[in-house]
Amino acid sequence: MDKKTVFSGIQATSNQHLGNYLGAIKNWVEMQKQYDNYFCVVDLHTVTVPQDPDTLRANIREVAGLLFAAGIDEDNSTVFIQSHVKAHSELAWLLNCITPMGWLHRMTQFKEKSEKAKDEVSVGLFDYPVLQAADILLYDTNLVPVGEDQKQHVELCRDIAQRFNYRYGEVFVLPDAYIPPVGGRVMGLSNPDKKMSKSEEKKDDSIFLLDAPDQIRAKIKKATTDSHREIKFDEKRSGVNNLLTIYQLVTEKTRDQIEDHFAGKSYKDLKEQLAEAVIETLEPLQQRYRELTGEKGYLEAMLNRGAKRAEARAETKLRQVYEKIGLR
Ligand code: ATP
Ligand code: LTN
Repeated sequence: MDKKTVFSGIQATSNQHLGNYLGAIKNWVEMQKQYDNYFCVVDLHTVTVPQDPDTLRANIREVAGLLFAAGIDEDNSTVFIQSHVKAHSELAWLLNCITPMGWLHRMTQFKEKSEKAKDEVSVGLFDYPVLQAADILLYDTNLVPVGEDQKQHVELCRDIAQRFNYRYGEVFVLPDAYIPPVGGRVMGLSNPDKKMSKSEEKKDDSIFLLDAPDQIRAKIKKATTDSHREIKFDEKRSGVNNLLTIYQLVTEKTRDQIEDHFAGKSYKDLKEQLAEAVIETLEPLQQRYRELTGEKGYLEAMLNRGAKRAEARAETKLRQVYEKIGLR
């Protein structure tokens, strides 16, 4: 039986954090054997906000390296850089022409991100979800594993696909988002009422995947808790709940086991043990990252192979789209 197709994307920004890892990358690694996978460093999405060229080049490489270091492998997955496969931009244009502006005005991520930049906001940032829809639809994607914040974008992608299919005939597969039952929204350490994020000004809010052990210890030590004592999962106590959730994800223990383990212990114990568990999770990833980025040309060769594989599939779909529209 043919395997179902998985597609997901990650921005080419430095400071990939534990939220990106636990909400997305870790699941990609765990799911990859069951599916036919495409994992894309979405550099064209990254330039929807201003980027320094040299930093961007370095970040594209860093993020691709992190994906392989986390355990994504060429035998099960195609990893590539979005701008290397031109079909993504081409399909985005064609989808732009059938997507109503009103649908994009409803996107909460655009509302949030554009608030800061106001009149300087690019057309690209507004159009971001249409490019994302093109990414997904080019590969007949069935499942899109993402964090909770991307659910609305995947739903919009379905709507665009349905509109196209209705107008021109069945071309696109309708994708479903896959949000992990735990970890879909890892919260900030100092502000546990907001999601952990790399754009956060307060750097102590996030644990970055390449943070050194002492940085991890220091950040977790400072994490916001509360004035209660009991160490229990409780959504109303967002700080402690978040620390416990991260502990659950990195140790893969059950909630009951964790609550039993911490019964009678202090927040200091929780923080110390959490820090060590996070360090243990990230150390092998960091080690592999250093190995594979240290070898000149190794990563680039993998990315070239990935782009070729992705291109072959994407071009077939794009040709169908041109024909349906009447452009061929
Ligand atoms: P950020 O907000 O940190 O800039 P992002 O969502 O804009 O991140 P990406 O790096 O492209 O940018 O995200 C990669 C994946 O990580 C996405 O699937 C996203 O949903 C997921 N993700 C991002 N933040 C979190 C979080 N705090 N908890 C769980 N998943 C997250
Ligand atoms: N918007 C996503 C990144 C992204 C993506 C995609 C995710 C771009 N294209 C296609 C899944 C499928 C984000 O995480 N910020």
